[in-house]
Parts: sequence; structure tokens; C-alpha cells
Amino acid sequence: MKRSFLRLQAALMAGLMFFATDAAHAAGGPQPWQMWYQPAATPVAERAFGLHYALIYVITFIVLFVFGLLLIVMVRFNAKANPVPKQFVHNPLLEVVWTVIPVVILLCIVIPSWQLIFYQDRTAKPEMTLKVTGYQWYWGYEYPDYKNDKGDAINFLSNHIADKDIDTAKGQVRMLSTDNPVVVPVDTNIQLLITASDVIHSWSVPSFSVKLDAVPGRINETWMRITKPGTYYGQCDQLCGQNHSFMPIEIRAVPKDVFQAWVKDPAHKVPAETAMADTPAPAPAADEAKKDEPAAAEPAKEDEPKEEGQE
Ligand SMILES: [Cu+2]
Repeated sequence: MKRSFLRLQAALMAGLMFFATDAAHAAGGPQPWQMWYQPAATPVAERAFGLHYALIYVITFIVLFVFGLLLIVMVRFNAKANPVPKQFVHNPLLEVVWTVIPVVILLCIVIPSWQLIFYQDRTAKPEMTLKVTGYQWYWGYEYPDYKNDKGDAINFLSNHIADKDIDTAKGQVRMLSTDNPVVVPVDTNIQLLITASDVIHSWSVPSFSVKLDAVPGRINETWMRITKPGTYYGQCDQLCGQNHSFMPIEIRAVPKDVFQAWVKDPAHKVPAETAMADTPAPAPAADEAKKDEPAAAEPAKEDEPKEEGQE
């Protein structure tokens, strides 16, 4: 009993903390007993969460108003308090009012909703493309704008890491980390082309407010512009079979020069996480990469992002 009370209290605190320390919130993934959304990391997510919180006020007002009306009816017009009811059944003015006001409220909601739908649909000026393919049960990624040393578009598969292989010292998170994280630059309009090869999956990253079905034989489009460096997590969000829950999404958003170095590195060694902060921390990523991954699988040649950073 006491334990569940403590949990409830922790959950409430987490909810309050969200409002108090949004900027300092340090992870692009779920927190234990987290309430509300993960911190927004794209303009789309900021707008989507903003609309959500605005609607919370509208909904709360309507609920309280209707509840108040019900209370008045129950107290003032029950059989005991009001034994001889009036017999009228129509009140034209009241009927117009209770039709027009809800219509106005709905219009106030639908206009920003439509704006948001069009805003998140696609970006007018994509700076690069990331193609995502869902498989049973892993994700495939392709960068059509960037070639690997074989002359193909950079591409790789991204698999779940089994619990026994999770290395928390490397910052890996159970059920969310992958063997090959997606590396993308921050402050870049990234066109997302999402498809699947077998059954319907859904590529979903809460911090980006991106959740789009991956449908075989069809390419769905959306976009993201990540504003803060960091590691972001998502999962497949469409029941796709036995291992549906084992196809996480891990995205490493890095400064542009670090991304260019990653593109040019033949081994595509994943840069270490850059501290997630409001002020982007540009340079130290390369040094952290060295000390964080001492015994990485392949002794990739360690390119200094600063040298290869020119675009
Ligand atoms: Cu799936």
C-alpha cells in the first residue's frame, strides 16, 4: 500500500518536473514513471505537444462546465426540491446557443489541427533523405544522398540488442538500444521515406512526434528537423508479429560536422553521444567516441571530424 502510494507520488512528481525542468530534461527516451510527453526535439513535436496542452484546457473547461450543470440539475430540480415541474419543452434561444457555441469551439480546434497536419506532412525544402524500411523484425536505413566506399547509398540494418548483451556502461538501454543506431545531423530538414518489405510496421519516435505506418509496396513521407543533439529512442508501433516489441529505433543526432565525418568514415563508426543541451556542444564528440568505445568490434580508423568536417 505504502509502496504504491510512493509510486503514485513519484509519478505525480515526474509530471510536475516535466513543467519545471523541460529544458534540462536529459534524455530522448522514456523515463521511469514518466508522465506526459517526452521532451519535444523537433518543431513538429513542439507544435503537436503545444496543441495537446491547449486542448487540455479546453477539455477541462468543458468537463467542469457540464459537471456544474449536472450538479445544478441534481440539487435544484430533483423531485424533492422541485415537486411541481414546469411543463415547457422548448427554448429557442437556449437551443441556438447550445448549438452555436460548440460549433465555434470545434472551429477553434480544427483550424490549428489542420495547420499542424499540413505542417507535419512534408517539408518544402528537404536537405537530405532518410529511407526507412520495416522488416520482420528489424529496421533498415538508407541514405540516398550519401555514398559508401562501394558507391552505393549508405545503408545498414538496425537490430534489437538482447538483454544479456546490453552494456549499460556504453549507455545502452534495454529494449531501446540497437546494434546500429541511425546517425543524423541536427538542424537539418530530413525527409523521411518510410516503407516495409513484409508486413505493416510503424516507425515511431515520440520526441519527434513522428509515427508513420511502414506499408509494403508504398512509400509514406514525413519529415523531421532535430533541434538538440542527443540519443532518441522509438519503437515499432504497429503490431507486426511475434517480435514486434523487439524492433527498437535508436537515433543519434549529432552536429553537422560530426555527421559529415561519419559519412566519410568507411567504417561508419557511430559517434558518441553529444551532451543533450540547449547549447549544442560541437567538438568533444570525437574524443568521447574514443574513450567510450575502447574495444569496439572493428578497429576503425578514427577520423577527426574537424579535419573532414568541410561540406
Ligand atoms: Cu514492426
